[in-house]
Amino acid sequence: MLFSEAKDVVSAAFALRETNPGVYGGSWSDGSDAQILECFSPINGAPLGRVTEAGAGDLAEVAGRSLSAAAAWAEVPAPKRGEIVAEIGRELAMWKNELGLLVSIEAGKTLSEGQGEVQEMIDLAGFAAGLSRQLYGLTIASERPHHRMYEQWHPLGAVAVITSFNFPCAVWSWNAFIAAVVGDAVIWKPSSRTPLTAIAVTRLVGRVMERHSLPPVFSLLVGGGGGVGNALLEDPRLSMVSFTGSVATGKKVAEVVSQRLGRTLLELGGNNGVIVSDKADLDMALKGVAFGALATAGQRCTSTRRLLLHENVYSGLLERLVRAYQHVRVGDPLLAETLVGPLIDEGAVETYLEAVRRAVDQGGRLVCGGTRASVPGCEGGHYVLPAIIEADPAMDIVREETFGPLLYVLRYRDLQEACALHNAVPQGLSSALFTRDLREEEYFLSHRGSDCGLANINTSTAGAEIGGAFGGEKDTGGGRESGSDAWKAYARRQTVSINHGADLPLAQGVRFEIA
Ligand code: UN1
Repeated sequence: MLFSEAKDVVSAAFALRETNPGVYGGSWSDGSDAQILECFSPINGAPLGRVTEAGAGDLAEVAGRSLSAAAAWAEVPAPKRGEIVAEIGRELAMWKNELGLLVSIEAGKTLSEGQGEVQEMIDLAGFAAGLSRQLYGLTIASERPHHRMYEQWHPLGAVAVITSFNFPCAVWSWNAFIAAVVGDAVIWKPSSRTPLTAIAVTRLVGRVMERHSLPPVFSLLVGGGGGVGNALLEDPRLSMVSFTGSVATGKKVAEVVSQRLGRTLLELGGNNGVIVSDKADLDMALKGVAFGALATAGQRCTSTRRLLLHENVYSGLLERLVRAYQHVRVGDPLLAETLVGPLIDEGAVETYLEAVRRAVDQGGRLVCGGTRASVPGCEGGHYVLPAIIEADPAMDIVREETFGPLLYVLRYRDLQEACALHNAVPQGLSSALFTRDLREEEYFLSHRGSDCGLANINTSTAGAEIGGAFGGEKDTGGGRESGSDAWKAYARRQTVSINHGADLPLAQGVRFEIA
């Protein structure tokens, strides 16, 4: 598809204008900040539009409205909230094509990945709707006669969700749909690099809420981290802040929010390794590694950044991987045959090139790629050739996350050594082992194996399904989002003790007799 065509389609579908209001809290308004955000496509550098940025005053207003919305929304029975979220899912499905295109032109994802991102939101809406009938609490056996104990989960109120450019809407839905069925109102601050997708999604979602005359459960504030972002962190009305982004910023978020004893849910960087055993199905491993390292141009927190190859398969698989890289089409993500689109901006290209330079300086051997790529017809875009670097575990840079298609290859002799190497990085998000050996598989999944939040056997580090809890350990921040029981992060737990007897026995046998 042509870029100009795609731009026309999305502008018409979502009523995007030259300048768009950056604040939604039941109605749209211009952000009160003096700044106007200019949006450019990473595909060719073409301007996509402008957004008026929200300031601290807008937050004050929107947070107030969100709190009242949360109070009204909590009165709606959870399964009814689930029905509304299901309807939002259907609205998104109706606009899947256009929204996917917008993700592609704003974030530079391939057409298939842009569509996949919208599908992830649709899946989440279905999951959240089902969950709305399963917000279970435990019952607990009481030690006191005629007593009953149980747990119940109440909404937190208003929560903030700060998302990154690489998943400009799916990660919001992981948080927002779950928080909404629990009964919270959500204020979204999207990445300043992908605000138009957030505006389009909020338009669709707002339409459903307005159709049912519901309060603004889903609000939006477009603005920079320094301005409205900081204000969000400091606002005591927002009981929880979910943040997806870098480790450095995540540490700041944790510090500021914990100062006011607010809660955080952090999904920070990954440095994900794949171990390929000499007992692996190598065709499968090849595909899994290529997808993990190259999808979204290596800009996922789940991207494969380290490849640990058993010495018996080292040269063979490396050679095949290099050949596969040579056939991978880097270029305009709107073309069906493209597998690797652009990086998000010029800064990302420079960071990538600098990482390649540092890796080589530290003794790495650049096997392929690692340079800028020129793409005819997309001259203003930010393209690089994916790099494979033979590395040594002693190289500092192997412990860092660089958002780009940069893969470090390391050699190992036995699985114990491979797991030790694998875990010797500060991050702990995703991991994978390719093997057909049951003992190896079980070792990797035991406490001695992968130390990550996500462990995969014979599949990629990237591309997790929504049904599992998503997140990681160590510098990844410890948060869990999306499936399983991640909903508990958006709720407050209440332990209830009920005495239905005729006297008041005390726990632990304590005696306290009053006259
Ligand atoms: C992210 O990069 O922040 O597992 C999320 C995956 C996607 C989500 C990635 N489902 O690769």
